[in-house]
Amino acid sequence: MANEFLPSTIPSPEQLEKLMGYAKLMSYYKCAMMEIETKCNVLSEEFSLQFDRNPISSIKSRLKKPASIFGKLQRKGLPVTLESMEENIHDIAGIRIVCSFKDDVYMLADALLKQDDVTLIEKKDYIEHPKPNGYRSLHLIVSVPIFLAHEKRLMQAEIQLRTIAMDFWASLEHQLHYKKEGHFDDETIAELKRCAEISANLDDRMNKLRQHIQEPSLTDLLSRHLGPLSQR
Ligand code: 0O2
Repeated sequence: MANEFLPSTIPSPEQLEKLMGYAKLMSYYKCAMMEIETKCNVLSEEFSLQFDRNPISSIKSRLKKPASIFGKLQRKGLPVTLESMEENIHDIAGIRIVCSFKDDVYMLADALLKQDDVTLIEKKDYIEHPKPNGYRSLHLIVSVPIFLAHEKRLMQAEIQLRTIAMDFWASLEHQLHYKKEGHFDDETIAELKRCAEISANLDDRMNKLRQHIQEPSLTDLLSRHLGPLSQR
């Protein structure tokens, strides 16, 4: 079966060594991805016990494909080597957490970044500062340790946090982009941006509703501690 990374001819010892180095590095990224996924699953478990709703709607992860890694290095004019890949491509391991409400996104990001083995390398808040096309998400580039038989290695990963509405827009925009190979006319670009704004507006309204419904009143809080006030 054809493999996009394996050469069609028998590899030389040098090529073989590079291939093995690549496979090893990718397995380290996979471990980092699993570490972060576990952290998210632990938080999800805790939230489902603590609250009457789970702020995490879904968790997905993926390893970037070789063609995508090498394409990105080439586009940036960087050397296509393992060292360059590790140094310059920060989203080889990617975890996407889709949350119900906008407040959940920030609450979850805080819960992850508070963990003492998670180091924040870079934060890109495309919710506060959306991309010109309307894309919204919170991106965290983090490093986490992975513990191997004889060493501890720090690996980078990108955590994307977004609401269901942001995910809806990004998934559909990605599909359209793929179909049109990234070439949109001006009217399509403007319409996509309008859709992103409608979706952001919906997120804000739903977030306000959540605050309104879930914000316990002072009476609720007191009666929770002291028993129903009317009986006192
Ligand atoms: P895939 O398929 O997820 O691998 P940098 O890393 O800073 O050099 P980059 O890669 O543009 O620059 O970083 P950024 O802005 O953090 O975006 C990385 C990822 O965010 C993308 O990965 C997408 O997953 C997502 N993303 C960013 N902008 C958009 C957008 O306009 N629309 C959609 N649908 N997704 C977006 P990849 O590598 O492009 O793709």
